[in-house]
Amino acid sequence: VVVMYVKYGVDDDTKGTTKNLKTIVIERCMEYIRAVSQMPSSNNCDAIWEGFQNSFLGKDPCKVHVEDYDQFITTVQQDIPCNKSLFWSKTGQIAHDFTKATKCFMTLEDTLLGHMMDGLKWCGQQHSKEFNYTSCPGWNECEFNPVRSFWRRASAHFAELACGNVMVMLNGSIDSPFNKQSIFGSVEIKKFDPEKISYVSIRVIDSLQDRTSCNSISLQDLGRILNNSRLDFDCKDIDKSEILQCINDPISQSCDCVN
Ligand code: AVW
Repeated sequence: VVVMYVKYGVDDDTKGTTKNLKTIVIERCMEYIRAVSQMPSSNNCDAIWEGFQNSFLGKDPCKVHVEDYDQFITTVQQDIPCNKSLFWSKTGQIAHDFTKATKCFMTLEDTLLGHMMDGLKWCGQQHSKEFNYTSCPGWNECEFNPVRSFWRRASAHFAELACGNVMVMLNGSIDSPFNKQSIFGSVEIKKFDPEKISYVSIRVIDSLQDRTSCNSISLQDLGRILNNSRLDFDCKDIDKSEILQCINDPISQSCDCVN
């Protein structure tokens, strides 16, 4: 039996809102608050759910804007410690496996906000306060769809909060590890605050041995943008096997948070 595990539901673009969305979101919220100590007691999962659904219900699912989530974002309280933020682009699987295994860093999806919505899909409709369980726009079908606008808003927030040393995990197996159209390239990098961020460690994960992605045109682009923002950085090519080894054996010597 071949089980296809499609985490982000990228291939169910024609389907509607995730079944039992409300239960899933509220349960994830409560479980997260229970599991993570030091969560501000001001978080209320029912109020968070209300804020979330009010962001997009009753609206045309191609006219839900990034700002429509502004109010909702303020209902979720969490301090993100300095030196812990990990940004990623086209490395979702390995980045999340890495943060889970090592606890060295945290991605947006490891925060309450990202954890609640990870892998889910939702939309409403105009002239009704109901969810649409039949059909929601795909990621690229229209720019201002509820899911894409949410991730852009949440990513902007996560990047604004980042402080100290931050890490960026990019994919060296593709032509443009740094893509200006990606959420990292179009949203997060623009929110990096040089007053708060002291250093950006770019780690390009390569599956081939040559390990020269840091010299590619695409990484030179990224370097220019960081220089223009007065952000200090370095770029290192890292062998994918090194990260996988670290995920499998997080307490080993070679796994020193991949510096
Ligand atoms: P990504 P980003 N259809 O790996 O820099 C459905 O390109 O953009 O990295 N879903 C899509 C599509 C699509 N065509 N394109 C992108 N996505 C969704 C938040 C999907 O969930 C974190 F903080 C995919 O796995 C990272 O630093 C995800 O967007 C940064 O943004 C990532 O696409 C990663 O975004």
